[in-house]
Amino acid sequence: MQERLKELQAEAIQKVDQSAGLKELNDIRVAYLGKKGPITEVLRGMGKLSAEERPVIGALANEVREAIAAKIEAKQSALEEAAVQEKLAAESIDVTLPGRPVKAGNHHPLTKIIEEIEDLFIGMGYEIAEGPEVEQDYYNFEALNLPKGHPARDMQDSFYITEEILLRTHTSPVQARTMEKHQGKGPIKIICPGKVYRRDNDDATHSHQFMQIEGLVVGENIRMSDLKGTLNVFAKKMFGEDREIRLRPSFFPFTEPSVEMDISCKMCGGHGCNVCKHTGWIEILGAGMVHPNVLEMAGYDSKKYTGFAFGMGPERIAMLKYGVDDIRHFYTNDVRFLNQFAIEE
Ligand code: 2U9
Repeated sequence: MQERLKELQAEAIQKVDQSAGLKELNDIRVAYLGKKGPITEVLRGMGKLSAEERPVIGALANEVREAIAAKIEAKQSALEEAAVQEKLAAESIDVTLPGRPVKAGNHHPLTKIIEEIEDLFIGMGYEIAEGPEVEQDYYNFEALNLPKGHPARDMQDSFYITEEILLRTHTSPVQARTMEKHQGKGPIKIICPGKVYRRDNDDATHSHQFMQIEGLVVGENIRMSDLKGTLNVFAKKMFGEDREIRLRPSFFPFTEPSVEMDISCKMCGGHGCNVCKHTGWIEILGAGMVHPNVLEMAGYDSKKYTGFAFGMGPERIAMLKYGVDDIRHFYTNDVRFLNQFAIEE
């Protein structure tokens, strides 16, 4: 019987050592230490033993039972600890890994151009003026020397909401409103950025909605030379110090004389290439001295006050500066286009 008990202990301990999981371990516990186990069976046979043998076998049986139980206990703790370590390893976070970069947004290319132009003129003492996009016919046309019946007012060119209300076709009404507010007194030095609308079929160079930046300077002794000097500074700051400008005679109802300003082509330095259509020059904006009728309608005495004004399209500036070949890219919000203007991370 002693041999049998020692056999059972060795057998059970070997199985515990080989066990891989808590369930298997519990099965071993039930098999060897349970009521139907072999040790209990040995103890049942105790009746057949002599009075001298009985206490010896009984003690040995308890010893074997305790040894197996202790072994199972130790194995269970080891398995539980291993499970905890496995869980910790699986859930561990490597805090030394670099953080995931947070994609920052970026300014739209038109916003970049508009803010660059605004900063430039603010640096020259201009203020920014804004006004309504849904405008009165009077400020959009009549106050700008475009009387009723003028071809520029044709219905097919503008989005009319009523006979007297339309979506503004330029930001000039803001200058007219600003002059009116001054009630014919004191100097003005403003730039007017904003959205404008024209009834046009969209194509690579036309959009029914686009941006404009116009400027207006009014004072007691404003000359054409002031306009030329201002445009010269603008051209060099925006397109490079080695740019030259030229002013060509033109016509706008709200300025007299009117000019169009070209800059010397940056690609060929003025010798002629595809970009400047082999002229050496690229048209950038229109400008002129404010027409006396416009000054008078706004309440300014045109014998005492003169002024100059200019107007440009930021899309055109952006297309030239960034080499964009289709104005519609600015409005379709295709991130493949917009990402090209992202600030390098
Ligand atoms: C007032 C008086 C005069 C604004 C001016 C232009 C010339 C001009 C176009 C350039 C391209 C508009 O964006 S564009 O399509 N503009 O050429 N604009 S002078 O003259 C004014 C404005 C307001 C009271």
